[in-house]
Amino acid sequence: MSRRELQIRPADTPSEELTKILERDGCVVLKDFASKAEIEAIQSDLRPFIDTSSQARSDFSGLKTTRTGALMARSPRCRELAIDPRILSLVETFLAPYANTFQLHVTQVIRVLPGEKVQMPHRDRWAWSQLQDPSDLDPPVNSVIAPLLTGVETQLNTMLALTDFTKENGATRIVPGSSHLPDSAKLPEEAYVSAEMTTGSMLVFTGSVFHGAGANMSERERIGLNIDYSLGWLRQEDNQYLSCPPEIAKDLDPKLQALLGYAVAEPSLGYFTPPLPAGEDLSSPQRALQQPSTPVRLDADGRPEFVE
Ligand SMILES: O=C(O)CCC(=O)C(=O)O
Repeated sequence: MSRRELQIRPADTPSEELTKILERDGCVVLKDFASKAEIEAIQSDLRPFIDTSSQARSDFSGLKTTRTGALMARSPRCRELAIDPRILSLVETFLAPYANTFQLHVTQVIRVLPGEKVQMPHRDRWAWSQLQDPSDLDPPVNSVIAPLLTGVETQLNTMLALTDFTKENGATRIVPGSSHLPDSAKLPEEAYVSAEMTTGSMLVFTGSVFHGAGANMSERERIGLNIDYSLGWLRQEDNQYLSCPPEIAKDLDPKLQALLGYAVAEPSLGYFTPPLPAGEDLSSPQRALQQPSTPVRLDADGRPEFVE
């Protein structure tokens, strides 16, 4: 396929116009989405959590990458960002053919450290297609499930640049126009565009477009704030976490705990982050059963604190 440019638009571009770009390219950059002051405020909410997040430990998640979760519990500024009208309007317009309610799918800071290698190219909708491990297996995903999602946009993703994103420091690599290729597509290096953007700009991309984090060949960290929205119906009918919360589920048979949802559906569905203490990111749900956490509440500034 020939290389297509990554489109850049002002952050207040109407969602109908952005939706047309997303349908064609699967991605677009919203320039200067957040001001310098807003980025500094987000950084001040998140820095203690980012600094204590340990490095991921898989080829896919990265060996020199940290991932920091629970952003809605931890950061008043991230809560505002998640319901920013510009994004909610775009989510509702772009995903309208597939659902009439939406939910947060991922809230995560992805920090790519110096020396990190390039991430395996993937589609985020493969979260529901049992992405295979090792990642060079062919096909890369379950060949029964993955085709069922062809033609369904499962989600819309945002990556707000908390630092500049450059080709050198690991800006997301993306292939505009790749949404309709088969899952087994082998994309030539020339098809990838580095989503270079200045701090405060935002990459918006679909669950169908091929992408991955770039290698960080610089001396500095690259930090992106990733908030993804998915179709409201991609969940259990009976909300088992409320109907059978951890305090009760912890004493049940492990097979039943897993059926309730206290287990990860491979490769990644269902992990969680205890909001406190800092540094316990992306845990398996069984952890909520093994170590009942100390109750947490929000203080007057909206930040989580332990209840004495
Ligand atoms: O950090 C990035 O640039 C992209 C990360 C990504 O695509 C992922 O981890 O699924």
